[in-house]
Order: sequence, then structure tokens, then C-alpha cells
Amino acid sequence: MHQIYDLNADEREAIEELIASIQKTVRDENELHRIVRRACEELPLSIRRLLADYRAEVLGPAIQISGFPVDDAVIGSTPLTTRPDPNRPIMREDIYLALIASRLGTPFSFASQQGGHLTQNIVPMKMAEFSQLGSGSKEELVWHTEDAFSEYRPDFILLFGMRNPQKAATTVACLPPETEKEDMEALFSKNFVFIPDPDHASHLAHAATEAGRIAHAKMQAMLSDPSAESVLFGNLKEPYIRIDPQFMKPIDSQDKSVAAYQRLVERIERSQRDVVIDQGDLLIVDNHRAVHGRRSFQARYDGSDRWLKKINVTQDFKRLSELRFHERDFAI
Ligand SMILES: O=C(O)CCC(=O)C(=O)O
Ligand SMILES: [Fe+2]
Repeated sequence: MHQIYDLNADEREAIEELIASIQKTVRDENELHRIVRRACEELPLSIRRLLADYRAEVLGPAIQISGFPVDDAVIGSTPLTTRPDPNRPIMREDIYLALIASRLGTPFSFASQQGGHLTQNIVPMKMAEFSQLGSGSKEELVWHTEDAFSEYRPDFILLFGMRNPQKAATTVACLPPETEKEDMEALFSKNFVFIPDPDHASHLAHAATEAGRIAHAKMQAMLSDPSAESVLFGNLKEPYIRIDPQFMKPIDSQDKSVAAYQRLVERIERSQRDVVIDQGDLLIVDNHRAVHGRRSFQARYDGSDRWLKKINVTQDFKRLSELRFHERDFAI
């Protein structure tokens, strides 16, 4: 179900040159966000065509672009924490992600995640070992729609492999094709509420900045007064999906959408596929057509752990403008 595209030598060279020219001048993430808007037009034509087909849903809900070179020594050790770091350098891998993301829409971040950095580190953290967070490891991260609680959730997420010595697998599944018509119809019922996961909700409680305080207040409002939503939406023939079993609940437990939901959960459980995002691999997931998760793995916490970088993409940045009060132009 997921198509793999291997970069050839010419494409690699062209991308390297483009990134090097950006890296020479770029001073901060706001500037990077602006530069890639135009610079992404200089990606090789083959890549732009691939992304155009993917965006238009000619291709499946997940694609992989492999073969971006990563120098293990240059990237240094795997960060031990996902805490925001004001001195974080812009790495060539960040630029690569931002360039590809910009051909799919506009990259953005949540101010409530990792201080709103444009790209986010997914690394295991000891204190989150058993949690349902990206920084967990010992527990399987149950498959989900990314940021399912938010009406501003990304249209696409990009996951890039900095290193993955444990070969820990990401999982991907789409709406199982055998889902019965009756269940499909029932799942259009707005009978569910979604709850922000702790990654968004908790760590801003003591935010020092005005932006942090506003972001926290927004999350609290969502927790106390969540809106009623459906699992499927869009076109009944080819619906989009919004589902996160760990962070949602039904409003009316007797409604037939609940049994349909339970059947769907079991089918997705059975149909998910493993994808090992290895060093230099970029997995792109359509957040309305597929869910993703992660198998459990043994973390080491010694700087040599699995390390992914993630970037969110929205196709409608205009819609986000009412939430953009952060010093980072791309954060909501
Ligand atoms: O680690 C992975 O492969 C996926 C992580 C993830 O889904 C998340 O952080 O939301
Ligand atoms: Fe995720």
C-alpha cells in the first residue's frame, strides 16, 4: 500500500546543492519558512511531479522517498529530550523536510509542542517510556490520526529517519476496504469527542510567555467543552478518517456508530503494516486517508537511539491565521 521512490544520483546532487545554498544564508526558522516557499520550486522535476500526484490522491495514502544521504557523524548524537532549545541549529535535514513539505502545502507547528519548532524531534525519553507519546518506547504507540483533537490538524505529516538502529517500525493503515456500507454510514454520525493528548495539554500549564499562556487556555477550553465529531467525513464513497482510540470517546454509547467504530478499530488493528523508517528515509502520510503508529522498542538513552524528525503540513494556511500569535510565524 505504500509506494517507495528511490532518489537517484542526479536528484540527490540537485537537492544537496539547493539545501547548501539555503543553509549558507538562513538565520532562523521564520526565515527558513519563507525561503522554502520559493526554493521548493527548484526541487527536481521528478520529485515535484511525484508530490503533485500524491497531493492529488493519484497515489496511495502513504509514500516513501528514500536515499537522502545522512552523515551519522555530522548529525551528532540523538537528543535525550524533546524540550525546545533556543540554540538549536538548522540542520540540512530540517531544510530537506521543509522543502518537501512546501510542495505539499505550508509547513506549520503547534506552539504547544516542543516550543513550536518547525521540525520536531521524535526521540525516546526515559520519563515517557510507557506513555502514548512520540517519546515513548516500551509501549506500542497505538495508531492514530495525528492531532485528531484539532480541527487544524495537519493534512500531511512527514517523518524523516535521522537514524534507526533499533529498526523500530512505524505502522500505517488506511480505512479497510472491506468496511461495510452500513458501518460507513453510521461512522458519519457526529457522536464522538476528541481530547488533546498530554503532549499538547499539560506542559504549558506554567508557560512564561503570552503565546504559551494563550495556547494553554485554548487547550483547556477544548478539554472542558469538546465539540461533537464523526469518525468519517467528506465523500461517502471515499471518506476521510479521523480516529484516535486512546483519546476519544462516544457521546451516546447506544448509537449504532459505536458498534461500527469498534468493528473498524479491530479491522484497522489487523490491517496495519510495518514501515521501518531507516536513516535517510522520508515517510509521508496523508493524515485524512491513513492512520499511523509505532511498534514498541528498547531504548538506550545513550545518544545512539532512534531519531526521527517530523514536520506538519496544512493545505490551507489561511484558515490558521486566527491562531497565529506566536513569535514563530508558522506556529499556531
Ligand atoms: O515514531 C514514530 O514512528 C511515529 C511517532 C508518532 O506517531 C507521533 O509522534 O505522533
Ligand atoms: Fe503520530
